[in-house]
Amino acid sequence: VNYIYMYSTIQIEVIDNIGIIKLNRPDKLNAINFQMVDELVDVLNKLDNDDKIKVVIITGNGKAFSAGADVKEMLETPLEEIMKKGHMPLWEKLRTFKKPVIAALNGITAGGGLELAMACDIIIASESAKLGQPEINLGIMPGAGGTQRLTRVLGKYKAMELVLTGKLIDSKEAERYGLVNKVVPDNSLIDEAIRLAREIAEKPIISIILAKEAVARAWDTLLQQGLDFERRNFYLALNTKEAKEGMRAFLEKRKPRWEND
Ligand code: CO8
Repeated sequence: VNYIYMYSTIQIEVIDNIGIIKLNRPDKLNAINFQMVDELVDVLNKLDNDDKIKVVIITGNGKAFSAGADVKEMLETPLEEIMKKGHMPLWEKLRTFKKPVIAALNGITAGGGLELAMACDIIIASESAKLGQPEINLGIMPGAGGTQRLTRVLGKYKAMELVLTGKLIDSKEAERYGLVNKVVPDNSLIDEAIRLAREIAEKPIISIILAKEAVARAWDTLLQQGLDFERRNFYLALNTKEAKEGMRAFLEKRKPRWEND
């Protein structure tokens, strides 16, 4: 651990070039309140601007990743204020966040918690994790991408079933649907997340950023626009020192040496 930022609703650790964010309201199942949104946006800004950091992991302390938006706060806050302050800056931040973010689901991942996970780039889950969009049981509905992202991954019919029944599914089922990259034993979740983060962090940062941006673009564009964007980033990547070094190293049958690592 190199350094620790101080926050009240989240805990931050840095291991080598990996930033680990732990949602830390375990007695409220890491329900996302406005303060957590502010703190997450703040630390994400810091991690994105920190040249030492190449990959970020988000996980939860206690038995939940996150049980969603803080219901008490949502109930007590006038709608005008929710719309003004809101939860959305977190999703906006993740949309423009340059470095890859791995969500490591350690338990209940519901409502805004699943929407947070789906706004990340890679999702791994512990065997005991449970995922779903239970908002309908509160007389509301998903509000931070649940109806859109879930439907793109699961298809219309499974997404309808989850959003309309509000039931939670286990991580193995989520893996079958392609909602989770990998399911791992509960006690090795964080190690697996770090192992995966290290594997990515071995790559040159400029390729990581351009490639992530291009894959993310596939979500919100039509194919031809996405292909145009991909080609632009490909040419940018091809024009870097890292590309010359990487290709040369391959031809010379040696390991590439990345600068600034
Ligand atoms: N908000 C506030 N408090 C919560 C939340 C929540 N979402 N989830 C759990 N808690 C609190 C409980 O009130 C309880 O507090 P206390 O001990 O003070 O009574 C504590 O956490 C422990 O919870 P439980 O005793 O209920 O734990 P169980 O293991 O019995 O049950 C469940 C686990 C089934 C997950 C249950 O806690 C539950 O149903 N939680 C609510 C899940 C839910 O409905 N989530 C959707 C919330 S709405 C939403 O996310 C909309 C998103 C809109 C966009 C903005 C995104 C941020």
